[in-house]
Amino acid sequence: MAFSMRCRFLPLFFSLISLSWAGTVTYDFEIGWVTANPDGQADRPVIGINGQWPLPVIEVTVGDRLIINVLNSLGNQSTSLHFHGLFMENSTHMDGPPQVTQCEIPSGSRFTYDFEVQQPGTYWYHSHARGQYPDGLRAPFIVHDPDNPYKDQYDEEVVLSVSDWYHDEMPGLIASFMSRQNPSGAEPVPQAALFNDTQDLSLSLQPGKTYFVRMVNIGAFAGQYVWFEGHNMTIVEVDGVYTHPAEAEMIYLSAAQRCSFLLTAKNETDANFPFVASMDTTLFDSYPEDLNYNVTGWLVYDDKKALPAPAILETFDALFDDMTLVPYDEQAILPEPDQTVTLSVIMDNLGDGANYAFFDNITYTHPKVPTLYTALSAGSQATDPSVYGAYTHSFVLEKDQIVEIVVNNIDPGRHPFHLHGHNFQALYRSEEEAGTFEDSNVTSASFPAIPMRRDTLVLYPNGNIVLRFKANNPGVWIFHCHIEWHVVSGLMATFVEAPLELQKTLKIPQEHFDVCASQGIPYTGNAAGNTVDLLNLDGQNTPPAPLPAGFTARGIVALVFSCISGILGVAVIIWYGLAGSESDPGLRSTAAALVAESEKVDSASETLVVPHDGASGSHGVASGADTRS
Ligand SMILES: *[C@@H]1O[C@H](CO)[C@@H](O)[C@H](O)[C@H]1NC(C)=O
Ligand SMILES: *[C@@H]1O[C@H](CO)[C@@H](O)[C@H](O)[C@H]1NC(C)=O
Ligand SMILES: *[C@@H]1O[C@H](CO)[C@@H](O)[C@H](O)[C@H]1NC(C)=O
Ligand SMILES: *[C@@H]1O[C@H](CO)[C@@H](O)[C@H](O)[C@H]1NC(C)=O
Ligand SMILES: *[C@@H]1O[C@H](CO)[C@@H](O)[C@H](O)[C@H]1NC(C)=O
Ligand SMILES: *[C@@H]1O[C@H](CO)[C@@H](O)[C@H](O)[C@H]1NC(C)=O
Ligand SMILES: *[C@@H]1O[C@H](CO)[C@@H](O)[C@H](O)[C@H]1NC(C)=O
Ligand SMILES: *[C@@H]1O[C@H](CO)[C@@H](O)[C@H](O)[C@H]1NC(C)=O
Ligand SMILES: [Cu+2]
Repeated sequence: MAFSMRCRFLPLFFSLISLSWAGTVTYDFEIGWVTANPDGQADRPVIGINGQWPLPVIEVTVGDRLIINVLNSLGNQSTSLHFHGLFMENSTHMDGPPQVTQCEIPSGSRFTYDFEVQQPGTYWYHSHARGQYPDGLRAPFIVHDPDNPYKDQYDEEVVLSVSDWYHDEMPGLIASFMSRQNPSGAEPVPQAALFNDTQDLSLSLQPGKTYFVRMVNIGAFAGQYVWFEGHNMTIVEVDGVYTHPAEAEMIYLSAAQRCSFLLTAKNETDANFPFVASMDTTLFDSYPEDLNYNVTGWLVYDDKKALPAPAILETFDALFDDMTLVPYDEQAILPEPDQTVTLSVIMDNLGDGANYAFFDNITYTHPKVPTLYTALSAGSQATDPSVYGAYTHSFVLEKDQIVEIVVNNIDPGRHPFHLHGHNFQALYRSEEEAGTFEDSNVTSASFPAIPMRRDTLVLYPNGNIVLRFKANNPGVWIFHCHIEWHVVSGLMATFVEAPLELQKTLKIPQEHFDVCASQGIPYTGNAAGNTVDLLNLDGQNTPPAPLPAGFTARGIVALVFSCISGILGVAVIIWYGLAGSESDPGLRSTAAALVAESEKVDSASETLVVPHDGASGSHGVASGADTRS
């Protein structure tokens, strides 16, 4: 068998020892700060790789082994990498989310990601730590396919990312988002949209040629409407799943979704054409008048000709509905489920005054021990979900079970839901405002015989979705909204899939445990780190306490506006006092820890918790509360 070697950023001697029968692709990634200004409006620090930003696109071929040698040189932040959409079969420990499948990589430390890639398609990689990827640590990940069923129908491949962009760094944005000054949970609104980490991008086309365009939304928050004037797209892949060709004038890509399409150039070169991505402003609680939420690029046939401004569209009615896609392999609907997991999306305030995201009554809070390590060290009790703690929202799946996930949106926002380790059949998506799936007339009889499959699906406001997958990939896989703000605020659940199988087959490299040990993070026992009595969760990490009885989410908003709030103000300060007295922030959820950090940051203004006298300063509660009504 021929050697297939594609090595980058790599000294020659290393490539000589990385020979293997399948191809091995090795990247050395030194992660560190660099300065960038992709929208031309503001220089800012971004997280680069090997001193560069935009980041390198990872490229492998189906069947390759990929080795990424990470060195965290950020100096002031831990990190981790996730490979979005890859199944990570037999390598769940390389999936990336901290306190789920590994410990964070502290600054100054190394960590090696090493796994085989057995699926073709368009993916991306990003930090899964600390709400960090919008600071720049995200880029496409392409798996080339010698057997691409469309290979005879195009001439060239093009990678095209789209994203939102913030001028401020995430730690500060998260602190103000997860704060009592923002009780309505209004998400920070981006300052710009980008194509390929820039604006005014040119894509040179040769007349008559067809391009296989791989689009990836690597953004933090905004879904994007995308269209090419004068050209239709023929969709052939979504989220790594080839589809039957489907013609579209306009597509919508939520954060984390991908779409590949054939784009055929005209035969004439007498004009150039704009293409546009327009951020979905329905996600924004408010935005400044002067925000340009569109980004434009051009299909350039003749670089001496003008680059025309895009036409203004009145509606997005031409939008293609991804639920109508049919996978190329025509995989039939999976049988009726062995286990159904029903989750309701709820936004609510906790006793610290910040707004949290819940699946039912649980806002995700990191366990003290990464869930995978609990699964590996819990013996036969690994099949009891309680060992993973009450706030990881863990469901234990048996090998090869058919699992159905029903998500009911009790929130007026759109949420793109993503499952690690699998893609899912998207059996049903209601319209907006349809209520819960249980209260609808829809039955499994109306599900399509060949459902669309992808790994990230948009749930509409106050609507519902039904997903199905087969638990054929032992591992610990999270299910979460891919709006990074909602990851931070806890919209996440955990599937512990075939833990006894994992105990038999998985060997964790010593380096992974060393990274935990160096930070004092335990790596055996239950979610509380108890190795003796696995059912005793005393000391597990918990979210902040609930609001005292009688106070609702809206209540706290009303409360802070109240002028007769002298007594209540004292009460609020007491709740904050309690929240602030919790133990080591490092052991609490990201959100709670960041709230704690924001409390430190603005401790000078601690007495301004309740603006009884209206003198709460420019970042008072009112600025957060008035954005949603
Ligand atoms: C970390 O360092 C970078 C680069 O100097 C800086 O921009 C950033 O604000 C720092 N972040 C934190 C959380 O200290
Ligand atoms: C994973 O491991 C199983 C059992 O050892 C093996 O059958 C399967 O081929 C492996 N999958 C991959 C992608 O390596
Ligand atoms: C976008 O960036 C990628 C990676 O640098 C590059 O391969 C691709 O050609 C760019 N796309 C366009 C349309 O310029
Ligand atoms: C694109 O598709 C629409 C709807 O099918 C059709 O009306 C239009 O003519 C097509 N445009 C091009 C450039 O093929
Ligand atoms: C371009 O010309 C070729 C060859 O004449 C023809 O087959 C094709 O349909 C034309 N393409 C378009 C978009 O008109
Ligand atoms: C963005 O594009 C949309 C669609 O063409 C248009 O309706 C809107 O006015 C544009 N917004 C700005 C700020 O240019
Ligand atoms: C959530 O509700 C369920 C069902 O009522 C209950 O068993 C569980 O203890 C609750 N969990 C938390 C963390 O409150
Ligand atoms: C359910 O069925 C009833 C009776 O056929 C109908 O009136 C109602 O509109 C249906 N509801 C939905 C959500 O389809
Ligand atoms: Cu969300």
